[in-house]
Amino acid sequence: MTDRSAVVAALKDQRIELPSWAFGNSGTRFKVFAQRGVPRTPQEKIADAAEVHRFTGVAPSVALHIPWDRVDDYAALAAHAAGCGVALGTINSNVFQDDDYMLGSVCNPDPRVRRKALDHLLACIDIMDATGSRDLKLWFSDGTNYPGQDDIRARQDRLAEALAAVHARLGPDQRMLLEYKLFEPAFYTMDVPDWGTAYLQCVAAGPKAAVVVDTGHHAPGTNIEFIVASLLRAGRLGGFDFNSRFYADDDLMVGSADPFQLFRIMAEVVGGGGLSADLGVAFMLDQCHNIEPKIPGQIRSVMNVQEATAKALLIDQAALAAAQAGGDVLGANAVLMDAYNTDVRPLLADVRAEMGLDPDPIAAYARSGYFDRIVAERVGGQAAGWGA
Ligand code: RM4
Ligand code: MN
Repeated sequence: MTDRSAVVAALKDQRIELPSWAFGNSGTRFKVFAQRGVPRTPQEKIADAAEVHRFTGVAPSVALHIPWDRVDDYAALAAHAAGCGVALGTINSNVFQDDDYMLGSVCNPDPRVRRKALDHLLACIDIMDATGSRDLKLWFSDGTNYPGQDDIRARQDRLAEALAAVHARLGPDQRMLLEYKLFEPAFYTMDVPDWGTAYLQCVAAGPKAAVVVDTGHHAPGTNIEFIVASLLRAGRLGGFDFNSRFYADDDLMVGSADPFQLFRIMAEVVGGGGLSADLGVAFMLDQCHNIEPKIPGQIRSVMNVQEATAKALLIDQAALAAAQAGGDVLGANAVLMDAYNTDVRPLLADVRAEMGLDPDPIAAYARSGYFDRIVAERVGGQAAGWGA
């Protein structure tokens, strides 16, 4: 038996961070599709994110990507966000869109390029000081395409040097989150290809460093929940970049391709205590909405995370532990599947009603007229997109 009020309380407390870049135009390397009403400025991206929070109640912060969200006054941007009813969250550094970075950023063989990349990371911490952000997210496109192209060990040393410098600059309440990716854009070696490398580098960097699991950054068939369990156990699960994939880094809506995998991940989070605020696990979306409307796409994504979380919270932990201890293979599996197969939509509708929200966020957003308003208002200017 699970305690319904504890489940409801946990669902009300859940926090999911939205990526500013999900609201801009996006596409593939073949075509970026322009959508109507797309934000032209970081301020407009934040306003759109605030709509997602207005209708879900659990998405009160927006992650920025620098330089895509560069502004002159970050304290003013934070005030703008507060005025919209949200806060600025994680600062994502970007050292992958400059010609200088062709052979890497912090792992580049050229010390001048390494210095330039490090300066950007340190500048991102200045931004965090102004926005009040807790986390700096580090994803490096660094790697090599050909065997022998560069020295694998030397590149790890250069990475460690940069991460140590970033760690030394962090304030007492700030953290650095290191994200790994198996391949792309480098095709022979990535310098942070997997959670093991990220973990080793985080441990070497210091206690404020933790690993980010982007669910799209693994080989097909990888058991992501095992990674989550291991990182939680080691106290180094910094957070998630949620999205889903059929093949590689597809960046589709979380929970769309494989809701069962998302449930298994959330089951490990719940089992490992990862929902508790003390652990500080950041639940972030990292997605693009290339062909679907962006604001409802984000609302749907938040709801998908909520549904997986609700199912994970419904796992009868006592019955599971008893079945496991007794070697009852089928019984233990049945406890998990009972939770997964529960329709949690009525429960979440109740949770929303108790929070003073419409039980159906997608329908409520559609009725709000916000989309027609931004289509009418956002005429002229340059629509935001990757690199904008
Ligand atoms: C990377 C990585 C980062 C994201 C960029 C846009 O693949 O997932 O988290 O900031 O893409
Ligand atoms: Mn990511």
